[in-house]
This record gives sequence, structure tokens and C-alpha cells, in this order.
Amino acid sequence: MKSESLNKMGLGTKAVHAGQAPDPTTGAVMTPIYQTSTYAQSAPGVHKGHEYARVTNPTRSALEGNLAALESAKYGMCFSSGVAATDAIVRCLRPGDHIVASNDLYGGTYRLMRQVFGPFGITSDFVDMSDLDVVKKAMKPNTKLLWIETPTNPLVRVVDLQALCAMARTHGATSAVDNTFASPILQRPLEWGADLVVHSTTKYLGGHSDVVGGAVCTNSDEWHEKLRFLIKSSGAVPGPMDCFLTLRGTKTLQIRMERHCHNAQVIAEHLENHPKVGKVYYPGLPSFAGHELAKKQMDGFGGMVSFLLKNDNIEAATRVMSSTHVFTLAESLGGVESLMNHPATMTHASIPAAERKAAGLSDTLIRLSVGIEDVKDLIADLDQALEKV
Ligand code: P1T
Repeated sequence: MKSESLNKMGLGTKAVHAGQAPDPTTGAVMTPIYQTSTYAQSAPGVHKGHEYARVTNPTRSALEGNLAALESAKYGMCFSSGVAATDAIVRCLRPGDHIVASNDLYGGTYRLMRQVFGPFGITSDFVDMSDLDVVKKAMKPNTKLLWIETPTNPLVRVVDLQALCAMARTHGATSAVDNTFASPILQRPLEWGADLVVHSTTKYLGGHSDVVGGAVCTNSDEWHEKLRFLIKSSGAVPGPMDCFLTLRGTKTLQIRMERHCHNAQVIAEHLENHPKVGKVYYPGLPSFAGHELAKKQMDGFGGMVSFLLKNDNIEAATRVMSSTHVFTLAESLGGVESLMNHPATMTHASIPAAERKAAGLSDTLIRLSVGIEDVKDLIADLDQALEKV
């Protein structure tokens, strides 16, 4: 379908069609897995748009077009993982530059910024982005990147995209929003003024826990050029099979997100009224601090729910996490199947305990990635696990 006509269509239509047209040589409706490392040239420098597969691959190009359309972006660029996408952005900074990032964020992002880029002279501070004054105070003359997650991982805090992106712009810094938890179906940060949108496509975009990948979308010609150069020069690219799987995932993204949101809402409300549960973190609960902001900048509240037990100790939390049958205890999120995760020992273990505590991330927090199963079965599973404490 022509991209001009697709531009006016809804996200469900874009998810199915954007970036893809029937294969010109065979008519194959689905974009083939172009399993090739190189492309024939009829004379030196004369080719059909592809020279070498580290630089471009048609299956990857289809996925890049698809993700760009979903994020209202001019450009999409795919990487071998979410952290590779983050790595490429931070690599564009220089020694002496400073990053302000959310203090509630994926532990691997913290590890990358502090432990990988710190020794190269790129410093980073992690602050509570739900307080705009705190962010303003953290910005230094050498702050070049504002790294935003919303909803955050794992406390699902919702922060003000429009205000934060405007603050970065005024300061002359780039705003990058990790949109992994929301997916473009629920939130499109470029529309709120972000310079860059980042995804771990491993999560909702892929949607089936069978592929690792990352992406950056942008409207900036300058950032497109810088990141394309890094894709070619550093080579953290996804293979064609991975791109095919992710492209297959995005086709059903809209309907999956509807079900993730529905199931998570029902579960969050159930847990909020459960006698064994102390606190529930979910943007769809009217009692949740970020609820009103989520209504403004999101088109749904997402599939991620975190909670603390009333009997708030690690033995009880461990018992619950070891007792579910439908929820699988595992890292990651965003797949069709429900997962349960213990941030303190799993996804956020690389953040020092004192910093986790200062950010409000308790060692007893349990995080749920609510899947698309029958919600009554998910509730029964949680109830029988909670019965054990
Ligand atoms: O795993 P990878 O595709 O490299 O993506 C990293 C990443 C980036 N951003 C966010 C918000 C993430 O949640 C992740 C990965 N997160 C998990 C594995 C997790 O269970 O939280």
C-alpha cells in the first residue's frame, strides 16, 4: 500500500501493512526472510539498493518502515537488542558529556550508562522524573541526553512526556524515550516532542517471547545519519529471521495490547482489594499517582502491574513467586504468556541496593507482565499463590 494513503489510516492498519508490499519478484504477500549476507551488483556500484547485509537487508527494511509508521516517525532503525539500540544512542555522546536518566528504569540501561560508558568519561545521574523540579536541578551545562522511561520499569510511574521533552529542548539536550512498556499503540512519544523513541522489540512488538531485538525511531535527519553510520560501523544488527518474527508480531500488536490492558486492569483491581496485598502499582487505578497523566498521554494503561504483599517480607514474596502455575517466573515482558519477575534479584540486580531503595524500589516488589490468557485463570493462579502466605 502507498505510504501516503497509509499515513491517514489507523494504527491497526499501519501495523498490518506499513513497510510491506507484496514481494516484487514473486508476489509473496508476506515479506520474505532474505537470508543473504550480500547482493549482486551488475557493475561496480550498480545495485538494487542493497550492498551488504550488515548495512541493510530487505526484511529489516520492512520492519524499520513498519515501526516508523507506528511511532509517527520519518525513520526507523533496527538493532540486535534493546540495549544495542540504547548503546548506539549513548555512543553518540562524547567524553565529558552528561546524561540525566530516570531513577526507575530497566537495570540494564543503568548498567550500560554507569559501568560501560562511565569509564569513557560519560557521566549519568538517575533522578525521579515525576518531579519536574528535580529534573531541572539535575540538568548541568554538559547534559546532552535526557533518558526517559514511562511507564517506568518496574514501578510503572508515569512521567510528563510533553514537559520533559520541552525541558530537554530548552536545555539543548536530546530527549530519548524508552517506549517499551507502552508500545506505540498506547503512546507515541514523538508526538509529545521527543527526539528519539527507543524500543526493546523483544517485548510487546515481537510479542511472543521468541526473539530479541531493538529499535530507534526519529524524525531527525541528523540522528538518522548518526545512527545509520553506527549501524554500518559497529554492526549490532538483527538477522533477517529475527526481523521477520518481529514483523509478524507487530501485525497483531493492536489487538494484543487491548487484551493486555484489559487483563492487567482486572488483575490490578483484584489485587487492590485482596486482603494479602499491600500496595498495587498500575496506571489504570484511579488511586495511582500517575493515573491522570496516563489518561492524557496514553491510549491505554498497559499490561504491567507491580505489587507488594501486606506481609511485606522477602520470604513471603519468594513463596508467592515460587507458587504460580500459569504465571512463569522469568525475566522479560510483553509476550502473550504471563510472566512474574523479581526485580531485585533479576532485572534490576545491577542497580546497587542502596540506589534501588532510594528510588522506591523495594526488594520485595513483585512485577507481573500480564499476558493474553483468560483473565479468570490468571486470577485463580494468583489467588492460590497468595493463599500460601
Ligand atoms: O533485552 P533487550 O531487548 O536488550 O532490551 C533491554 C530493555 C530496554 N528497555 C526496557 C524498558 C526494558 O525493559 C528492557 C529489557 N527488560 C527486561 C528484560 C525486563 O524483564 O525488564
